[in-house]
Amino acid sequence: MIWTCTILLSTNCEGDEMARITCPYCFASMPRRAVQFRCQGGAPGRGKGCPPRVDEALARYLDSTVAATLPPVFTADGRRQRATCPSCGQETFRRVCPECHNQLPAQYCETTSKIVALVGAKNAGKSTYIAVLLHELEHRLGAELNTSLVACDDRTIDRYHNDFARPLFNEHRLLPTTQSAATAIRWPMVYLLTRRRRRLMGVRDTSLTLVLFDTAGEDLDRRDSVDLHLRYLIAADAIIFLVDPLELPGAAADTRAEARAVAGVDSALSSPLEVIGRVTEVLRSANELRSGQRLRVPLAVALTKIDALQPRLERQSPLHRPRPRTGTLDLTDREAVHEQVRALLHGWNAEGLETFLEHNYGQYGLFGLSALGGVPRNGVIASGGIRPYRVEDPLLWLLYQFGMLDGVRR
Ligand SMILES: Nc1nc2c(ncn2[C@@H]2O[C@H](COP(=O)(O)OP(=O)(O)OP(=O)(O)O)[C@@H](O)[C@H]2O)c(=O)[nH]1
Ligand SMILES: [Mg+2]
Ligand SMILES: [Zn+2]
Ligand SMILES: [Zn+2]
Repeated sequence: MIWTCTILLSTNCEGDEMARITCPYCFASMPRRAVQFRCQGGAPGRGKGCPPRVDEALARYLDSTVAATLPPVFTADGRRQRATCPSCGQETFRRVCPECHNQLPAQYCETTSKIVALVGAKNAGKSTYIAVLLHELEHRLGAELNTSLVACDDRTIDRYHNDFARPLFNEHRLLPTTQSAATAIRWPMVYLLTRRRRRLMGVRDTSLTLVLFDTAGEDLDRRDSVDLHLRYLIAADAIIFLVDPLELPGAAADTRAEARAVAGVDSALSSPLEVIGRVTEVLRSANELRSGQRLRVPLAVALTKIDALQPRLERQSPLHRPRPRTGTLDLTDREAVHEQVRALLHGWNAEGLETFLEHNYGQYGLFGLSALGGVPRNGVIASGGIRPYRVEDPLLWLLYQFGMLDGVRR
């Protein structure tokens, strides 16, 4: 069982990168000028416009003709923010992906993308991680990194509120298992993250679009959803791989009994090595790598649920020290955490994972995090509430890799 989740980070870069765009819904990559427009249609006070009709491409994506009955799509210069419908003469601002015909958020079209795919086995903690990471970005991290986070479309606002924030933060309930794409359409959540940085020449804003997909563990195994998931992975500029330490057989002695009691049941199907093996195989063949060649995509491998580790491991562990909140990537801390996770994997006889990473990835970092900060009981968050711990580390490292965050050595 393999799960993927994808984050797209877009920056307002110049040059070649600006020439192409990746659709956050179907992951097709296209030149910007190939982006199409949808007629605004008729509305009181706006003139007649083209009548709605079934949009076959969108109907295929939505698996519904009702939701895909809309005014027509037409071709014009997609680098522009507006175009005139050749049939009715009305001006429209609605830009759509030429492949799946989903509307592209306006801010999304003005930036280029860096795609980060999140991958993990079933029950690895992906949905919880997304929920808490967004919450942290919006609240605590915003102030530290001088960033603001704005949802780009209404679906994003609704989904975050209904599927993530309300159950977890308001009702203190754990999130349900994510439904497979076979039974529910998975809308990505698209955010614009703007960072204000002081530079010698004054203040400079850098914007990134952050697109989060939350899909079910089994989706990569299903034939009908495989294509889309492979496209996510292949389009990725970086990967975050979540590993539940409770799924590593060697870690049992180092984890709390109460955490093991609520751990996943189908560990045979979701061994982390099996998941990363499958993902790597896909990437290697897409990149046509020969034996001995390594993937260039940066990979962050994060142990989730580290609150489930035995308290005795906390002593002097860099992993259990809070991240220094300096608004930069603390490289000294980064190396110490990497080494600590490495030592844990070795202690758990899971060094095979590291050997595998070493052979296949030119650049990888090891992380440890906890979204909840405590072991939940009977489907309810621990009484101390949600106390996230180092959830932002992989993202900060990736921002650093992308040149969007400074690294400082102490
Ligand atoms: N101790 C601890 N448990 C966690 C944490 N995050 C998630 N869990 C547990 O792991 C379970 C699965 O978390 P999810 O976020 O739903 O995992 P997922 O990877 O989205 O699972 P699927 O959607 O089924 O693939 C939760 O119900 C919790 O019991 C954490 O930070 N600490
Ligand atoms: Mg989930
Ligand atoms: Zn598309
Ligand atoms: Zn029209």
